[in-house]
Amino acid sequence: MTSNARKRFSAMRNLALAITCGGVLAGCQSMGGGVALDPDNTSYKRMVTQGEATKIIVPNIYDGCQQYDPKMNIRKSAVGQITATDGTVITVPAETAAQKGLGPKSFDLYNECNKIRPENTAATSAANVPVVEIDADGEVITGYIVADNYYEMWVNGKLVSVDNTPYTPFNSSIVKFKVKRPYTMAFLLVDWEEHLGVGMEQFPVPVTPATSQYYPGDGGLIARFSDGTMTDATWKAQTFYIAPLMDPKEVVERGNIHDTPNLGGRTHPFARKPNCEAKCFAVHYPIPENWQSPRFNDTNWPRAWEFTDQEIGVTALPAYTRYPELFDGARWIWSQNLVLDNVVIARKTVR
Ligand SMILES: [Ca+2]
Ligand SMILES: [Ca+2]
Repeated sequence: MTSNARKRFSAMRNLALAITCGGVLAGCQSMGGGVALDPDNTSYKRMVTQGEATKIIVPNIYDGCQQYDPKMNIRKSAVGQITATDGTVITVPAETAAQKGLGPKSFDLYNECNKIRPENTAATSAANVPVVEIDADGEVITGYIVADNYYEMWVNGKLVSVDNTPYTPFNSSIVKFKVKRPYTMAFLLVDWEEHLGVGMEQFPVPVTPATSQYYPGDGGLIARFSDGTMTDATWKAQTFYIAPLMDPKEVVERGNIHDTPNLGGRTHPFARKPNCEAKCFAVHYPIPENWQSPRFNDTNWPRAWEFTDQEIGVTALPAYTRYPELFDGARWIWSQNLVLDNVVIARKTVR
């Protein structure tokens, strides 16, 4: 483009933005990088389900893990469908890039399935991690990620990394991407489950006579990047699947905040364990179409909540505890209920 043409284009673009945003100024804020946000069109219409998924779509989206040690905690990551009371068919626990076979798959920091278990940070290397290019003239950023249980990571709407192990054994990953500021990271996070649709798993595994067949598991994400970005309460986090519930009324809505404040607590062991088992309810919300986009308007989403290692239950998790230097300063985050919120989107725009 010539200089004059560029000026004309810029003037036209500004005019177009003025027309687009004129009536909805509140939802059309500048991002600082000159990109306007979409209007806040998030639907907060709840969908209610009861009981377990009536149809299994995929019995196990990851069957590549061989049990070479009896202590390995290998679980099937199944995907099912359930119909809400309003007729909506919902995929549980979530519709994921992993299920669709999208990539790139994550590069292992620690992964028992692939026998990659460096003893400490000094024994790790990011040298062979492929760089996902978002901007050719951007900065190469290296990141370290632990998610309980599944993550997929998008940067500026481009899929950068898909968790190798959707459920268990607990793994951790390294990512590299090339991008210019401002850029937006968006994570889809899933606390996986055996009892599809009621937010419950078997615990502990391997299954023993003492195993609870219906146990509400919990989630968590921690990530730290070489440009100084790390997970903390400056991120946004929204929940889309809340279970197990004795009654859908237990979810209290205040605009964007979908909370469960009356169930004893937000973490184990304080969160109530209901006895409804296969008859439990769940409340779902539609996941917005463009949640990965830098234009997606999360202005009104709640901030992420920070949790301690003890609350997440990772004080003896080698995928994490072997590499304290790689996660130094980062906080475990989730939406407000670590136990009942099972599908969470976390977003952060780095300026
Ligand atoms: Ca995982
Ligand atoms: Ca859960």
